[in-house]
Amino acid sequence: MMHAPRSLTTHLLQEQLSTTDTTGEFFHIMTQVALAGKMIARDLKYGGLSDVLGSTGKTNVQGEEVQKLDERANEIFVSVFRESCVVRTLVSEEMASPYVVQSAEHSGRYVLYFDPLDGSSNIDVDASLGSVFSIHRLQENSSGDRDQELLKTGEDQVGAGYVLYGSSTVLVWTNGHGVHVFTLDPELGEFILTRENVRMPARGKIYCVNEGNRQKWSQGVQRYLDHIKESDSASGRPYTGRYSGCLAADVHRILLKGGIYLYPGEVKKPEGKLRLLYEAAPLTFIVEQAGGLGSTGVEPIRAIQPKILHQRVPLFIGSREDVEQVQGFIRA
Ligand code: AHM
Ligand code: MG
Repeated sequence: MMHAPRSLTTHLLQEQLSTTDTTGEFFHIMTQVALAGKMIARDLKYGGLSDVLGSTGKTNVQGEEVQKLDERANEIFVSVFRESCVVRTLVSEEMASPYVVQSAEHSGRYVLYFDPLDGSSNIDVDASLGSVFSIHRLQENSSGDRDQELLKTGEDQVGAGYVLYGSSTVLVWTNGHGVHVFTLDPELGEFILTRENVRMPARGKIYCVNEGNRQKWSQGVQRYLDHIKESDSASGRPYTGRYSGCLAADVHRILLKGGIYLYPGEVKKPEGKLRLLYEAAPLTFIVEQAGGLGSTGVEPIRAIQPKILHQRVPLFIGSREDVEQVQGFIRA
């Protein structure tokens, strides 16, 4: 008897059937994220053949240059969720303020936080990119349009994940019951389950960091880097360096192979670069569901109460023992 591949749609349906007390809205959000991912993957496939590369000439709320594909990916997310009305509010790296999805007959109970195209410096060089997302439930009676209602800790996430546009397109997600990886079958146009309940190694041998910034880091971080590069075969050192310029791609490598990704704060810029609500928190949810850890170096990422929507945080994420070790160097 032939076995049909397990598609994301089938998987979500079965999850929904086995969950009591659900309206199905959460699972509907996941199908819409998958649709946005497929649309972005289709655009990326044509790259330089179409007029999608290069800068828009604008800067975003972070003061960073907006690439045409950043804008395009954001528009895709907004249009997909505007049509479906399964979320009340969208918070995006590319939008200064929350976008409230209007609907006369229905307005969702959820908020989607997302970085529509992570790793923007990879756009013009045809390298890996990602979309990172985090799903939160709004409180009863919350209008969903005030920043204050949207400043949620990572502990409050009900779902999170990323779509990675690499040599294949994969969608990785969790709803707090394990991490599952789905690979896009371009002919079927469906994400197919390729890894279920991913568990990451307790310690790895890979580190991902932009070492060009080394002089700007604290002594603790610099000493940690020296340590993992020392030779000691018994403890698996030296580690191997890998850095793609795309957080989702580097975290995906670490999720599957073990190790650590670091984007430390700098002495003169202690908050670092990465954003809490739509980069650090969702990736930490994924990694922690697979047995790893996400930390600022001194506290768990998921415990941080954001003060602003586009808040930045230092990030140390990966195998549990590796993250605990860098925390030790930072404290010392
Ligand atoms: P982006 O969301 O604007 O693309 O910025 C986030 C990216 C991460 O994907 C990546 O790990 C990091 O920024 C790269 O930064 P740098 O060029 O400073 O190493
Ligand atoms: Mg990003």
